[in-house]
Amino acid sequence: MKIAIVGATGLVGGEMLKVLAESQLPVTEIIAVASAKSVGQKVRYKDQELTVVSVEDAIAARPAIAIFSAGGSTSLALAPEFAKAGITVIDNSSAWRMSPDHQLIVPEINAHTLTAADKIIANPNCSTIQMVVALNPLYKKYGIKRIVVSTYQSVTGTGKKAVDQLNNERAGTEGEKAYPHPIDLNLIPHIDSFLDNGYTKEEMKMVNETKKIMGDDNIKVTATTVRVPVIGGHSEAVNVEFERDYDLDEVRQLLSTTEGVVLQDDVKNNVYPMPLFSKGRNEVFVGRLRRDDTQPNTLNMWIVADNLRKGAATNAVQIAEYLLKNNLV
Ligand code: 2RA
Repeated sequence: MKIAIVGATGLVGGEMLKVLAESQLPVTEIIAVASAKSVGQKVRYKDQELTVVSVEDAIAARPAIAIFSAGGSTSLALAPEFAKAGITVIDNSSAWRMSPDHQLIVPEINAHTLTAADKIIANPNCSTIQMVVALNPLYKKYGIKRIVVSTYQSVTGTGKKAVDQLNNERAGTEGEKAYPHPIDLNLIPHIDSFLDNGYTKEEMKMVNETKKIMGDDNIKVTATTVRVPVIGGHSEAVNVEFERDYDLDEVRQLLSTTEGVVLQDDVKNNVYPMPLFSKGRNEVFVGRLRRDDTQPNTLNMWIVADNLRKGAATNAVQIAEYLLKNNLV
């Protein structure tokens, strides 16, 4: 199977190439694609050096699937071109996520809704993916009324320029800035742009995408998203109120038997998820489980994942695996 990676020179594109190299997909050729200024550059896939090609050359090569990680406006302009050529697009930008005509997929939760007619499939926002993966088994057992989430998001979610800003600030060297403030020795309660309601787009992505993925508009979600000087992954403090009461041991049992989730909840031995140790891993790590005693049926939890992996590349590759396994491409 031929797969195109559109945005192959970016941070997520690079992670896509690594995750594809580790996957069981029967890849015959990877087509690395980027904007005109990057054509001719080299990217690494397994032990090969791939030469970056143009969008036109990529479409002409007729891959079965194109995984996009090139930003919203590129996706709006180019994904339909690929789809018209019969290529199934899995898109990592926010361009199609809330469109009623497009699917927003986290394979563990709603891949069964995909059909061969879905030619542009949206990959959710990183901070949403890791939260819903951890909450889904609990949602199925207890129902969810309300989620209050605060995030601690890695600079890798912004891209290379942000990682450079952090490293430059640490080294005391000058360089381009991704943020309007210093990020080292700081945190910035501002991810993506502000909306008229006072929330950021990132916060509203968590609200709206959660409902769409879970297929339940009644779940109330409120979010505060914060950028922190961390590289390995995103962390989230989640307070979740269930419809029905739960048993903490049963919650532990459910999470420890959920595919793609790793329970790290042994505080006596200082075991809890941390972003430093999620880097390069495909799973979602969950810990610090404790009852919120201030109201009924409510649980506090801490959720960590590598945002470039399960929050982006791994989820996209899992969608591709599902499409192939179910003869949808
Ligand atoms: C971030 N959610 O971390 C974004 C990346 N998709 O900024």
